[in-house]
Amino acid sequence: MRIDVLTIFPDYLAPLGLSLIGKAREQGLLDVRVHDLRGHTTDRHRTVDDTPYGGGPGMVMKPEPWGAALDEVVAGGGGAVPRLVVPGPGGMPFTQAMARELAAEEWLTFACGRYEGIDERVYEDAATRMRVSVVSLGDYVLNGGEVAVLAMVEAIARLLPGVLGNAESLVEESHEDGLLEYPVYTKPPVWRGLEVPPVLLSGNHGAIKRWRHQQRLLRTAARRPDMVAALDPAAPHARDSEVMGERVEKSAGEE
Ligand code: JAH
Repeated sequence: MRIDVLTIFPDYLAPLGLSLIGKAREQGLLDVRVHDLRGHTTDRHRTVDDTPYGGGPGMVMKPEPWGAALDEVVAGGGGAVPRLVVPGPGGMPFTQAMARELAAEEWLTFACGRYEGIDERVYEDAATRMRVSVVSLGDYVLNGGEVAVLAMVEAIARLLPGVLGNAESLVEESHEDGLLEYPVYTKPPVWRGLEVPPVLLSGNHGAIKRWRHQQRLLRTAARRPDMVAALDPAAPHARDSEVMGERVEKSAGEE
């Protein structure tokens, strides 16, 4: 997979040279190219922003550098066209399902905005040539798209064939079957007076399996009521979760 990133802060993307993603790049599984948007300015001060038409606070990213940068990226594609992903708090939610969808693309380009955002005509112009998605990681505001791109590229790259070693299994159950993961423990069996739940040391694999499922339901009910509400009523654990919901309410009331 090829990934181009357009930003006024190329150094922000330095972590893409580390760890699993760095290795995937060395192995030729991933081709990441980071571009400085200021390289596509033409004035002496390398200006990328200007005041908003209509007034209001802050600055808006000028369209010309974006147009030139995207033109150059697309021109280097040998006829192929990337899918453009723009992080922003006003986008569609980025989910595990979207990570899987993006991991199936040959070529992604990420455009990192700053300030109050990018002149809307950049999206309109890009959409005449490529698929454009504005994507949000969650309902909070960052200073720009760079950190969101780091998160998305990591979520996508680990799904690429050959990127994860056998040691690191694809832990995405939490957002695969609609329940959060069960709590995990390792040695020692007692730490600072805290015991590992005895069932996990019992060797009773049936009991362990039931306990873990129960923990997943409890945890989901306590932390993510939105996920419980979204469970398919026909799913095997939807009825379990109603039961656990009652237990959670009880134990919460005891505290
Ligand atoms: C803020 C450009 N959903 C996380 C997220 C992603 C991007 C931005 N904020 C939050 C952002 C300012 C300018 C992008």
